[in-house]
Amino acid sequence: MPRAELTKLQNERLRAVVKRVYENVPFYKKKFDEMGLKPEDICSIEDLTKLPFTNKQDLRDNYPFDLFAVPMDEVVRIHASSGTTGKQTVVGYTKHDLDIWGEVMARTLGAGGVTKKDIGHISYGYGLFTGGMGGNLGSETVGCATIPASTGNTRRQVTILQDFKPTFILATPSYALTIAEYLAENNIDPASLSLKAGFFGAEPWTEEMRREIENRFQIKAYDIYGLSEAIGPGVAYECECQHGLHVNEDHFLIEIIDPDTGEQLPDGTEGEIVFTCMTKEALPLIRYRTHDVGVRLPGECECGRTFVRMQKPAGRTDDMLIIRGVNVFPSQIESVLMDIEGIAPFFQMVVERDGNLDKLTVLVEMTEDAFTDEIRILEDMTRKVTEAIHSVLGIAVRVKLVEPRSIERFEGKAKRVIDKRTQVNF
Ligand code: DLL
Repeated sequence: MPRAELTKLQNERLRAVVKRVYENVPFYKKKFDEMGLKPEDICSIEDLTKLPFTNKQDLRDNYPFDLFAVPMDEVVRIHASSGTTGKQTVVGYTKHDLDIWGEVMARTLGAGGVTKKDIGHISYGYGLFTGGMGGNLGSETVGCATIPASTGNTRRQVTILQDFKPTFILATPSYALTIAEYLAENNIDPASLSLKAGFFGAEPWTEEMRREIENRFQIKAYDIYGLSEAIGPGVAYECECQHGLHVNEDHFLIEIIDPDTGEQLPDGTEGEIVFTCMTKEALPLIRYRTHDVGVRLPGECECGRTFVRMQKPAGRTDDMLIIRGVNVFPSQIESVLMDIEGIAPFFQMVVERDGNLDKLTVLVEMTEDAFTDEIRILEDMTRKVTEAIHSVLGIAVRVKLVEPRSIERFEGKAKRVIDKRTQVNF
């Protein structure tokens, strides 16, 4: 859609959703009234900054259904995201919302070359988490034969990959690695499978991890991004250029803001991602603060799509560690480790407080081939990893090599950080 036409559509849809939440959600009516804001004050997307933000806490305060903008008899699906602390966040869908979800997920798969001739293997968890059901809906909307494998029981997953011959797979990047490890351990050649593409998301993953997954499965790996509060997977997706993720901007308006001041930031600047859901009926959130760190990329994509792109999200502000004044994301550690021979793609970060200082230890798993009990080799490897991390982060961290298979494997989102300062793991 030409940009001018898209803007016109966004203006119409924004006006409509502002009116809908004002009339149907007491929380928004109260907020608007307190600010002296009337729905008519919002004429176009230029007026977006006049609107209040919505936070996760607002969803918790209105738990479970009080932010819904339709009566319960119009709601046909409920999901929830457990988060790391506190009450779960509950989200609802009308029949029309599910149609939109199917469509944005179908676009996601289509951009990765999927057609109705393909067979889809969905290894995201089915249940309250949006990954499984969202992936399923997208695959069926394209018209693919869809296998609701869900997560776990890796041996059975591999049997399905061998026998049902799916051509694409959906999983968290960490679960994809667990499956790849099973293939390697059982001498199953990935080329003997029928997979061509994979759609990985629900957690941050690096370009180095993409290469690892692509090599191990011999497929093309696409990043897919989303969050339950917006719709689930399908908010943004990669095209064949894989230079950022296109945001489904006819449904979700994206802003990048300064997390401290709330000011909108220009394209190309890193900040917190904020979404406004313009078409959702059951739960249309206005300027929802995701806590994800992102960048809106300037310029057009070579693929010809006009939707704006966001950079691969680096992580969440709440996952960011501040070690001696330096911001550290687990994804930075991941990108360093992936490039070192002899190191397996599994690691964990332990943060402790030592007096007033935060101390970071990175547990790094060695590959079966590289593992040895020769102290000198282990010391050399430890030094190599420590220096590589130091050169990227600029701070010294403690590196501890651990035996193959000793770091926990994940079926859903990985837990990379053990925070002993607060005893909260995420
Ligand atoms: O994770 C929805 C989803 C399912 C997306 C499957 C992609 C694939 P939630 O459980 O609500 O929903 O978690 C949303 O996960 O705010 C990000 O912090 C993170 N996240 C999701 N996709 C990506 C990604 C689903 N591609 C939260 N890269 C979001 C980085 C991601 N982080």
